[in-house]
Amino acid sequence: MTGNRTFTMIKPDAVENGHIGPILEKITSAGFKIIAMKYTQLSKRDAREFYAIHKERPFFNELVEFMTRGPIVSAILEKDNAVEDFRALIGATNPAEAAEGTIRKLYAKDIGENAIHGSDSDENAAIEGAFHFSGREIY
Ligand code: DGI
Repeated sequence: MTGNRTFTMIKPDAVENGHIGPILEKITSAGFKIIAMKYTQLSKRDAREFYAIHKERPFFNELVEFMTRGPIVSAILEKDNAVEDFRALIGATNPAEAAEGTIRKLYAKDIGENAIHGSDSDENAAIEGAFHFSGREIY
């Protein structure tokens, strides 16, 4: 079951720029079913914990500031091969390198403000989904 799920966040830049609707349309049109979703603002503590794997990287503080500056939409998505297919839909981390038609190519500004998150493994999808949602919030 876990193999069919991924976790996403529409990041503060995309929310600020009015891209929630078009991004959700691309996600559902690509065959992903939304099984959990909410609109929240991460605390600094949340962001530091969510991105703990990057804590030694030079951009860590910038990343935490960015991810906490406004609300996000977080969601758990279901589809066959969800993690890999969703990474393909969002495109490369750096939008300058993202393929045409991908969400980051369409809506992201740069490698720091890149519009959307997608889990990079089934294991991380489960960890990240559980970080944002309780069992009662997943359908
Ligand atoms: O899995 P991804 O989100 O595609 O990429 P990642 O896990 O390598 O990095 C996580 C996030 O950290 C990424 O979406 C944006 C941020 N990031 C990565 N590399 C850089 C960065 N932010 C800045 N400012 N500069 C970077 O080089």
